[in-house]
Amino acid sequence: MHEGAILIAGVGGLGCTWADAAHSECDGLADLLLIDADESSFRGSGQAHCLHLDAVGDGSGAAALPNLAAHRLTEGLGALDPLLDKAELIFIMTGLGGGTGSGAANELARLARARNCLVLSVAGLPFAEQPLRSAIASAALPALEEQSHVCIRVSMERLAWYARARGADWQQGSGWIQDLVEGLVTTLAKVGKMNLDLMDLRTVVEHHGEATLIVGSGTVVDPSKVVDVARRSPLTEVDVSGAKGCMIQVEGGPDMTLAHLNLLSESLVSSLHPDCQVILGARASDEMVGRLRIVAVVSGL
Ligand SMILES: Nc1nc2c(ncn2[C@@H]2O[C@H](COP(=O)(O)OP(=O)(O)OP(=O)(O)O)[C@@H](O)[C@H]2O)c(=O)[nH]1
Ligand SMILES: [Mg+2]
Repeated sequence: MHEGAILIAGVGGLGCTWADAAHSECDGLADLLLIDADESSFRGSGQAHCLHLDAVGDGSGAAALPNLAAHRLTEGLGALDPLLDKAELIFIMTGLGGGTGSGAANELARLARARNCLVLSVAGLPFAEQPLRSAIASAALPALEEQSHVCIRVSMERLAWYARARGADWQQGSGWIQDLVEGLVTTLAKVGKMNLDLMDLRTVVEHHGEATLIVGSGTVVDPSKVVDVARRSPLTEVDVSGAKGCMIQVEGGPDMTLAHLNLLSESLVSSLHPDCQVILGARASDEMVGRLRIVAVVSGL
């Protein structure tokens, strides 16, 4: 793939945090675009392309006004053009329920898609005890789903719950969102080896219905348990057994074998739809010694 072909974009405060964290895992392989009304989201992201949607000129934010955010994005378009023209795949990360992400994420998706870019979005859905934010999110989600080839729903409540269990930080995406993006970007950057191109990816992920993320981890001693955990823990409340598309990223230590990889992927796939299309990626790292982790996007639910 050529330089600039993969763009990781964050829209809104939470989206920028997730995008920045994901990008730091795949340095040099993807560009980073941060869009927010609040300039503090750009702090510490030296290599990012930043688009500041300044609503009132004081740098303080779109203050929960999605329409304003969408309007500001359209105005700031000139700055985005060169990035979007180069991009063949864009990851759009956002937390719905505020102003900026809810208003501008679907607009960014629409602009990218109009340039024939493959659009994968990750939409964080607010906590149930935030009724106003939930209402804003429900209003914003259909447009983002419509403009994305695949829109991965992630319940922040579940993300926070699993993150607590692992001692991780949900606001940082709990590690899983990074793993997923890093896995896909690395896999795609090595196209040829995997015999995978964007058309394949599009075929796999673009199915009618919902998409979500599933995650499981455990030890090399009991690989099938890793799949059990993953199957029981989708990051939204859905039954994954009807999934028609699946991208699996398996991670392990240097002690991970091909047999582990086969066992994990086969037992996961056997629990999905019989015609489910699958893309498999794998990665070994020293810090995962003795452990296995599976992160998968399932679509067509
Ligand atoms: N409970 C809780 N929810 C949060 C927190 N941060 C973000 N969220 C959730 O994430 C969603 C999006 O938040 P942000 O990314 O900050 O929103 P934004 O797109 O920047 O929107 P504006 O700041 O209004 O322009 C909100 O609806 C909240 O539900 C937090 O610290 N605690
Ligand atoms: Mg904000």
